[in-house]
Order: sequence, then C-alpha cells, then structure tokens
Amino acid sequence: MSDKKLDTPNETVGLGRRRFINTAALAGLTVGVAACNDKPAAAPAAAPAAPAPAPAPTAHAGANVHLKPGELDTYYGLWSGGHTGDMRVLGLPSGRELLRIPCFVPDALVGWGITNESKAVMGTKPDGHLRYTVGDTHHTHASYKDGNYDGRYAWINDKINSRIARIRLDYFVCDKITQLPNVQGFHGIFPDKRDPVDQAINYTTRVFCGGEFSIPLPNAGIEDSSKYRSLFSCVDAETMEVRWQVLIDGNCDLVATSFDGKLAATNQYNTEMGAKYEDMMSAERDACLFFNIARIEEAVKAGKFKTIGSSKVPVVDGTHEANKDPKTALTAYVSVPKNPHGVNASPDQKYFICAGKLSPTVTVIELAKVLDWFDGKSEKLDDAIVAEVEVGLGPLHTAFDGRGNAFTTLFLDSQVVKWNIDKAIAFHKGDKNAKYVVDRLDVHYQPGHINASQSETIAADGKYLAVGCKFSKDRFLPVGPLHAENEQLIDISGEKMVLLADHPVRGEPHDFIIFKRDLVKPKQVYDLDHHPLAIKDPKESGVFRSGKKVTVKLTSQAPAFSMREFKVKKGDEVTLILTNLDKIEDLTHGFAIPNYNVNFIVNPQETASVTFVADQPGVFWCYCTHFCHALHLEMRTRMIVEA
Ligand SMILES: [Cu+2]
Repeated sequence: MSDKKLDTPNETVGLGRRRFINTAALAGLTVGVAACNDKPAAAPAAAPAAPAPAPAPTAHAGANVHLKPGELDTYYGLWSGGHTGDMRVLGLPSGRELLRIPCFVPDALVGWGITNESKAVMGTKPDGHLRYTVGDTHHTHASYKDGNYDGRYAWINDKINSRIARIRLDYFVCDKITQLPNVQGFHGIFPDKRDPVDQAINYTTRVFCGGEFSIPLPNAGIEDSSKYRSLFSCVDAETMEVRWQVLIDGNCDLVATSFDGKLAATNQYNTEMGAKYEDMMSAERDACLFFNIARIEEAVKAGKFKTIGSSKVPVVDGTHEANKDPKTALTAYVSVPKNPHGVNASPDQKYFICAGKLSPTVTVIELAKVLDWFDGKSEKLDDAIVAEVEVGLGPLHTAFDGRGNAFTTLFLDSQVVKWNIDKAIAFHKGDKNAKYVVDRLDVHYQPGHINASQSETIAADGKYLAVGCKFSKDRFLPVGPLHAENEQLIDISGEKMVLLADHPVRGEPHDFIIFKRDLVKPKQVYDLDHHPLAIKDPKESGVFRSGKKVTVKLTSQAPAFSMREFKVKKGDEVTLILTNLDKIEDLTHGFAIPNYNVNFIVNPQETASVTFVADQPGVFWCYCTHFCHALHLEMRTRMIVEA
C-alpha cells in the first residue's frame, strides 16, 4: 500500500475522478514542519557561521506544541485505548500522556481487577473471579450541560462484551460498568447535550448506545441471518441502568444526538442485514437511522413495549414495518450512500453529517427537516438531505471548527479534507461554482477518527484538530512488526490546515474528545467518608477473626504501615483493608504481597481492600510498591501465615 500522493493538475470533485489534488496539503505540511522545529530552515552543516534570516512570516505558521518545562497544556484529550480496554488522558497541544484510566481490563499499576472495589465495578463470576478480562473501547464522550461539557462524567464503550463504563471526571476513575442486554458489538455512544431536556418526562442525561452486530433475539442459534436484528439502547447517566431499547432493522454503527434532545441517530452500514461482507456492501445506499426520543419515551410510558429473554428492559418496535406512518413513527430511515461510517452533529446545532466510507461523499442532513417529517409537515424524508457531495476516498469521521467548516478523514486518500457546509449545500442545490472544498492535508497514514477542540459543543473553538492515524509506518523508530499509532495534531485556526506534530501512541486508540482544561475540576485527595470501610485512625488497625474469615485493618502513612506485622492462619480467607491516611496530593502508597498475586495502590485518603486465601505458610514481606518517601524501601510489614 503506497501513501505517495500523485498530484493532479486541477482540483476536481467530479464523478469518476479517484484522486484529488494535493498541492495545498503539501504546502501546509512544509509550513507545519518548519513551525514544529521552531527554527528557520537550517543552513548547511559546513557553513554554520551566520544563522539564516528568519523567513517572512506566513499568514499562519501554526501554534507551538512544544511547551517549556513546567508549562501546562491548555486542553485535555480523552482517548479510548482500543483493546487495551482503557481510557487515556492526554494534555494538548503537547500530546503528553498523563494517565490511563483502566475500565474493562485489569491494570497492574493501580490494582484494577485486583482490589475488591474495582472487581465490584468490573463484575465477577460466582467464584469471585473477573467475568471478563478483555475489552475493546472505541468511543468516548463526556457529559454536557447546555450544549457544552460540564466535567461530571465521561463514558466509554466495550465492543466485545457490550459494556458501557462511566468515568468520574473529579477523580478520573471508572465507577460503574453496565452490560447492555441482548446486544453484541456495542459500538457508538453519545449522551444528551442538555440535562435534563424535559422535566415532564423527568429524566437526567441519557446515553445512547448502538448495537452493531445483528443477532437472533432472543439469541437461540438461528442460522438465517435475515431474521437477526439489533437494538439501540438508552442508558441513564446517573443510575447507569438501561432505560429502554429500540428494535431496529439493519445495524447501528456510530451515534449522534441533537442539541435539543429531540433526536438521536445512528449510521447503518448493513441495511442488507448480510452475514458476509459481500452481502453487507451489496446495496448502493444504506441509512442514517433517526430516533424520535420523545415518542419512544411516551411509548415506553404507555406500556407499548415487549421484553426479550430474561431482560426486563422495555423494547419498543423501531422496525420499518411498524413505523411507516410519520405521525406515529418512532424511527426514520434516511437513505445515505454506501456503508456510511461516522455520524456527527455540527456545532451550529442544525445538521448531522454522515461520511460515505465506500462512497466518496458526505451527506448533510438537516435536523429541522427530519422533525418536519415526523410532524407531518414534510412528505418526503429525503428532503432532509440538503447536501451530498464528493470529498475524497474513504470518508470516515467529521469534526467542526465552529466557523461553518467541517473536517473529514479520508482513510484511503490518507488525508483530511476541510470543507464548508454552507457551500456544500449551495453546490448540492445547483450552484456548481460553490467551491466547498477549502483545503486538503496529507496525514500519516490512513486516518480514522478525527476531532477538533470542543468540536461537537456549542463552544467549538476551531483551534486544534487531532487525527488518529492507524498506520505510522516510517514516522517513528521501528520497534519490531507492531508500530506505534500516530495521533497527529493540526492547527485549524487559519484558512489552511497546518500539521503541528506527530504524537506516537501505544495501540490501539480510536475515538477521542478534546476540551478546555477549565471544564474539569479534578480533586487531589479522596474523602475518607466516601468509603464505608475507611480506617480513620491507625488505632483501629488489627486482625479481626470470625471463624476462618479474617479481616486485617491497616493504614499507611509514609514511611510506615500501621502494623509492623500481622498473623493469620493457613487456610484463612483474608480480607485486607488499607486506608492511606496521608493527605498530600500524589502521596500514593502501594501494597504488594509476594507470591499472593496482590498489588494495588491507595491514593491519599483512599481505602481499598483485597480478599485472598492464605494458602501458603511462611513470612511474606508486604511492601510499598509506589515510591513515596526516602524510606520507601523500608516501608514494609510482615504477613506471617502460621501453618
Ligand atoms: Cu509508601
């Protein structure tokens, strides 16, 4: 697969052209590299005497991503880790990775999947072992208030096991995970953009979740795939319970929500309901499926639902057959070309954009016209399509600058295309002079997800654009067959895009959001009262026996644990509770027990516990694993297991 771009003499968006001009993109790249080096072009090594004069400033040279030591980033980025099952926190524009928040997969740094508290969030089998130790996160979104992020929560999906995790953005930890019933391949998520939308219905923020794989419902091994269906789910942001589901024809891919809370949508790439890829791509058009949220909630309230299998979640009927009358329809299938990927809401609150994937087009759907169809004011649902224009090969995802421009990744072209929404609409209406393509930029390589700072909020600020490139190839030092991925950062504050930086990341990130740093207020120290098992005074420490069950209560304060030793008997079921009484931010302690597969951390004023059977007699030096003090190595206690 070659990524060399062959320039063609003229920009064209005409049918049949499979390549697009790249001159502007190459110019942008050159400027970007110069800006990145922060220096004028270097003089030849042999003639170092006088520095070359600084080049005349270009109209827009690109922001500086190289922060000085001690300088803070101005944006947070929340990245889904892919099948590492975590969420990554990056500072932007520097691209420095600050934290990985474990969600679906155990994490050795913090003891996620080791402590009782994290196991309770992750879910266990009756034998106490984790139900799942693999995950596949794709999409991450944060909670909104009045159209902008409010810093309460973020959510992330697990495609493998159809789970949604909630991240508390005060402590940057996962606190709840919910598995969606009767869903396989849970893919897109998006929360409401207002909270609450309608007091009469009395809900808090909802998080909408798309089920990608169609399955027999209930799942009883039917081979005729034409009978498979999938479900679109609504999860309550506070309780994390599934409120309702919609049975649909076809599948769900990504999800978008309108700013007024009235509509959600998912793009569908397999309206054919095929089981083989040839069948999945056989139709020329698929759909962007809209959900009329108020009508769905009314139907649920009125008892017009069924349940599937052992799940008690109400399921309303959103299939074609049941939704032919616009006046009562819960769903509307807007036809879009072909195996679309990505549906994104423009920050002017007017449009959803579907990217064509197998079609070189983007489709602009006007939300007011979808609502008109539901209200019987418009006969043809297709009238809601106000533009369908060519942008390049393999369009996948779209971001926005808040100034009327959209940025779409072109997977096959290895480019980002900047295009103007109003001009695309004018072109679609017949103004063939409307030059809607504003700029193109080569990226490296094969971009998937894209997002801009504050993109899908009313505060889209058009400063930075990040692009998740699935292949980095020659951009970094080789480290064997598996390469880092390349999250590239682009300055979009000017007319032309300027490539600012390559940020290598460990595989295999997908979606991400970028928001201003002042939108979250992280806490530095836990509250002792938040944990029911907290040991508030070292004097409460001790070994408490009830038959074969033993509770060990311990506190930590650098450089010591509250007990210098503790004794249990072989065969005891030991629950060890550790409260970190240190009150200084970042003064975290670890607790490891050799040969017992125990290691976890406790942050300042945090309490965590582990349960294990003391099946090996002997002396075990339990030690602090998280560097804390000059006497860190001396910070130990002895577990004595008596035979
Ligand atoms: Cu320590």
